[in-house]
Order: sequence, then structure tokens, then C-alpha cells
Amino acid sequence: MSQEPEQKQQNSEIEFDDTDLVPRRRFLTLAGAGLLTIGFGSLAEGLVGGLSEPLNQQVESLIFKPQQIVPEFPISAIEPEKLIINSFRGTPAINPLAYRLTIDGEVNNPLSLSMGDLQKAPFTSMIIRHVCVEGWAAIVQWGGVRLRDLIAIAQPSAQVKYVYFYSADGYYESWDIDSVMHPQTLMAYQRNGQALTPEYGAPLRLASPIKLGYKLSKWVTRIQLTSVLGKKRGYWEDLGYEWYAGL
Ligand SMILES: Nc1nc2c(c(=O)[nH]1)N[C@H]1C(S)=C(S)[C@@H](COP(=O)(O)O)O[C@H]1N2
Ligand SMILES: [Mo]
Repeated sequence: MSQEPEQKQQNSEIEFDDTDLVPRRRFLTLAGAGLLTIGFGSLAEGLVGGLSEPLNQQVESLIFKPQQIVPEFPISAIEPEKLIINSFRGTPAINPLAYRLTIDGEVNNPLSLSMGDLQKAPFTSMIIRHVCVEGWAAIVQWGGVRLRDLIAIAQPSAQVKYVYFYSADGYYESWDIDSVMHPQTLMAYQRNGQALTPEYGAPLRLASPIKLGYKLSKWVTRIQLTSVLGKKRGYWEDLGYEWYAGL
């Protein structure tokens, strides 16, 4: 990019520190069926409009729209013993080196991201409360990448309203796009300062202070953007649990 989009960077609440970014690679390798494998630095470029097409207005308004930030906790408040492993079908075996996160559906740039790609993206850490409907809660530190940064690169079409998350254990979930784009909704690969372990959702899971535990899918392999909420809405939702499940 010859000229830096200074204006947007200044207006955004996104704290990009250019010194953190890997040297900017120009583009992207096309992988397989039109899936875009992205080199970061390109993530930042995409976010500030450096990709070939500008961000669509809906995504831009969600990124720059002020959203209510949930207050976070100090490190001393973390409750490592209280986060109960809650998996409906055990822990799936995932080879983190072969792992890919697919972002597809109603998007202009479908993505296929390795853990290496994701770890080059801007890192965010937060200490929040995880709340399970089964009557327990735990204060947890999560580290990873803001989901909205990834969505922005995928360039959703203007009519996208919902996002489906598919997991390696067969779990599935759907969310409203506003909650997906919330700045504290992360795709996390770190828990309590350590690399995420398999039983807690490695290599990549959802973490957010605005949704109940069952919305926070572990072992996410595919994120699908859509304008339509289907009949199937989520593993627990389809058994009668509430869909929005906000905190
Ligand atoms: N893929 C998948 N994600 C999942 C679940 C699951 O069974 N499979 N359980 C959910 C529920 S009910 C809760 S409370 C949290 C628990 O996360 P933890 O096991 O890391 O404590 O994961 C959520 N995400
Ligand atoms: Mo839960």
C-alpha cells in the first residue's frame, strides 16, 4: 500500500501498534477451492481497507460503532480451579499443525487460516467471567484474536446477520452479528496465560463476556456468515435453551 489510511486508524478504537506487525506481505496465496490463505500483516491491511476492495459499510459501522465494553478483572481475580470442563462428547483429537479455521458463507474473501496465521494477528487478552447455565462461573483470562478482525478480512456481504460456528466434536452454534463483532469476542488460543489445552478447546475456541457458556464453542473449525438463521440454531438451543443467551 503506498498511502497509509491514517484517518481510519486514528478514528478506530482498535489499538494497532504497527511495530507489532510482521513485515507486510503483499498478498495471499490462493488455496484450493477459492479459499484465501492470508498472510498477516494482511490482516491489518484488510482491517484498515488495504485489501483490493473497501470494507462494506455494515462491517465498518459495526467495527467503528461504540459497543458496551464489559469491565474486566485484575489478574489476582482469576479462578483457575473453577472453570469446569464441560464437553458434551469428550475432547476431539486435532493436530494443531494441520488445523485450519475456515471462514466462509456470504463473504467476498473466504479464508483458510492456520494457527500460525492467527498467531501473527494482533493479540488481545482479557480477564472475564465465564458463566455456565448449569450453575457455576469462573473468572478466566483468555488470549487470542478479536473475531471482528477476522470477519473484516473475510469481507461479509451487506446482508449478513448471523454467524454459525462449527466444532470438531459436532457441536454447532449460531450468533447474532453484533455480538460476533463485539470487541471482547475473541477466538482464543490462550487460557490463564498458557497455551490453550485440548480439553478447554485447543487449538481455537470462542471466548466472550457477553454470552453464556454454551455459546462459547470450543474446537471451532468453521465460521459461516449468513443472512438467514436456519432451523438448527445450536446444539443446546435445539434442545430448548435460549438462543440469544446474553449476559
Ligand atoms: N465444541 C464444544 N464447545 C462447547 C461445549 C461442548 O460440549 N462442545 N460446551 C459448552 C459449555 S456448556 C460450556 S459451559 C463451555 C465450557 O468451557 P470449558 O470446558 O472450557 O470450561 O464450553 C462450551 N463450548
Ligand atoms: Mo455450559
